[in-house]
Amino acid sequence: MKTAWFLLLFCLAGADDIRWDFQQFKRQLEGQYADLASRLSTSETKIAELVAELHKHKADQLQSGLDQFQDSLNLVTKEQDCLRRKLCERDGFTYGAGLCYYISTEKKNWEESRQWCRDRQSDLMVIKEKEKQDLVASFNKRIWLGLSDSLVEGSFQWVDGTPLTTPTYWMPGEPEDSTYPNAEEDCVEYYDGSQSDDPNRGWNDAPCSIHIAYWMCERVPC
Ligand SMILES: [Ca+2]
Ligand SMILES: [Ca+2]
Repeated sequence: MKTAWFLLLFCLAGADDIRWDFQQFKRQLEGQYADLASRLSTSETKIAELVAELHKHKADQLQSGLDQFQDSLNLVTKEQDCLRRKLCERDGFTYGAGLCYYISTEKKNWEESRQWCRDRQSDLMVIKEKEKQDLVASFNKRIWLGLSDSLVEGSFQWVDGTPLTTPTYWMPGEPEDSTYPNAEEDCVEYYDGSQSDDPNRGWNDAPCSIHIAYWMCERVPC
């Protein structure tokens, strides 16, 4: 009986030791886990910083490349502009608004004016933008334009073969095809009445055969 009691006490004492070892082992594991978690968190932070730095470095490199490309593009554009200007200035043409244009110093009829332009690889002015209208108006002259309804009365067409569309700059009451007796008005001029104190400005259809206007030619720079 004494032996049995002794064995029981011995087993209980052993169980306490095992429980204590287990608790200690558990605390060690928890400590190691906390340490690993802390190091993992530090590593993740460091990786995020490195990724951000890499992106910034790439962005800086990209921006630098873009700046160099823009500089090269500006240089090419400038050289192209210079070349166009030189090509344009043959035959007394002027470079401006992206095109070569010529304003005459004498008056001819519409056909003669157009032929003068065509002999110099150009044609009468086609106006589809306000910038060109403003350019033509800036000379304060009556100027033949590349617009007519010679083929079909009332159906105006530009010399580049395109039909007339908006915007248009007709003077009030124009086109009327009837000012001149016994003559159809099939060619269009920019009318400027400033030399006769007439306040009217704008497009007017007029007989193609009369020498009433100067003319403007245009051609692409090259
Ligand atoms: Ca007409
Ligand atoms: Ca008219």
